[in-house]
Amino acid sequence: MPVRAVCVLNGDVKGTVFFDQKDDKAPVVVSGEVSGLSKGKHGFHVHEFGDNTNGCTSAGAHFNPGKQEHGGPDASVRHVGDLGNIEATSDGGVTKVSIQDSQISLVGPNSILGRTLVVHADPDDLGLGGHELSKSTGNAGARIACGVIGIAKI
Ligand SMILES: [Cu+2]
Ligand SMILES: [Zn+2]
Repeated sequence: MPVRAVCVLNGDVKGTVFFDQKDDKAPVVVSGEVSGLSKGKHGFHVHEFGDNTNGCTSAGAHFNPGKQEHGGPDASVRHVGDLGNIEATSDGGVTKVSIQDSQISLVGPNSILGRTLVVHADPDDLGLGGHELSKSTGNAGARIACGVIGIAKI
């Protein structure tokens, strides 16, 4: 059974991101647009809680059911929620999101439904930056937009 989810990002930047999964073992295809980003890379993660009562802060840490260290999307050691970066090619324009990921899911223990998608001010160093935050957050800075991931119509 295919499953589709959607997230409306709100904050300093805006966006809409879809998550599509053909069946429960298939990778998740992440697609959409974010507008208003500054030029460059911006950390892009699924955080644990679908709680925006105190803005993006209350979404908690990166979704990490396996109790791993932070890493890049292609690393063997990473948080489930570690989707890396999205990259704006100019200031303030529209950035396309196009990611395929095999760790996040829309079903089962790695399900991201009801959690929060966050876009950050700074690049995610993918755990390799040598900063004290590299192994927990990728040192990606402030949370500039977020939204809860919900079930969408197919
Ligand atoms: Cu994040
Ligand atoms: Zn992480």
